[in-house]
Amino acid sequence: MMIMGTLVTTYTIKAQTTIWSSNCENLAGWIWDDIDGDGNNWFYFTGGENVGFQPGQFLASPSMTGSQNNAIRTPVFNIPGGESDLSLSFRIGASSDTNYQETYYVYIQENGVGGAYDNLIHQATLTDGGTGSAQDVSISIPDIYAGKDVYLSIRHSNPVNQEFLMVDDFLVTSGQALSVGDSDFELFSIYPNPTRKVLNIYSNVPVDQAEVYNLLGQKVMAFNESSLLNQKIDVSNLQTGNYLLKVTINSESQIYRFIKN
Ligand SMILES: [Ca+2]
Ligand SMILES: [Ca+2]
Repeated sequence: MMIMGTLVTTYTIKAQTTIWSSNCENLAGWIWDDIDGDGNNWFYFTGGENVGFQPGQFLASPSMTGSQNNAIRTPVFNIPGGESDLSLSFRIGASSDTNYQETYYVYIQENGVGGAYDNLIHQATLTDGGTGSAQDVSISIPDIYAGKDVYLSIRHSNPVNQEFLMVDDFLVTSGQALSVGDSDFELFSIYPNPTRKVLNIYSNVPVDQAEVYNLLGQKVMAFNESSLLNQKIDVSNLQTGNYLLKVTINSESQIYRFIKN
């Protein structure tokens, strides 16, 4: 720890946190909704590797016959309060290399409130299908769902004469993927480190926001441009130990580690 502390470390971390995920190998708690009621609905299959899915189970909805309106609903999961930059990603594809124009709709709903298809967050029609066509889609989830028990629905609604819409590998995350190499940070530094009383910030551009986190991820101090007086942070009241300083400049963020002695 002391060796780490003697370095002014400008490392980056993937600040994304996994909130919920499913690779569809265990489907306990999923709900299947054959909205059009014709008996054709989502089901789990294996053998999607040629389309670009991982070995194992994926979910698929057929649309060879009849105009389909089929939905799958994830189990209920909690998005912890205070989380932001929420995102859903999953893998999607179509089985046919000619009849691939599958249309799907993604919804989010607070558990126990309203209907499953009240809040549409994404809608798209596939533009490719068949061998190697599976792709990852990433969808923003509004921050208002932080602190709530929610579930997601994927609805497949289609004209006749398509084939299968296929999905797998669901992942809900919070937080931004932080990046290196932003020029606003090239001349950025903090000193002294370790520090006993004051952490000085040197930056050639104004700092918009500075937040101090402990290693449990709890925010313990926060400053904006006007409250960051003289680019100094008084850390004398912090307990001794390791901390992370998240600095935001022009919407880009970097994380710096420092030690309070
Ligand atoms: Ca159906
Ligand atoms: Ca799978």
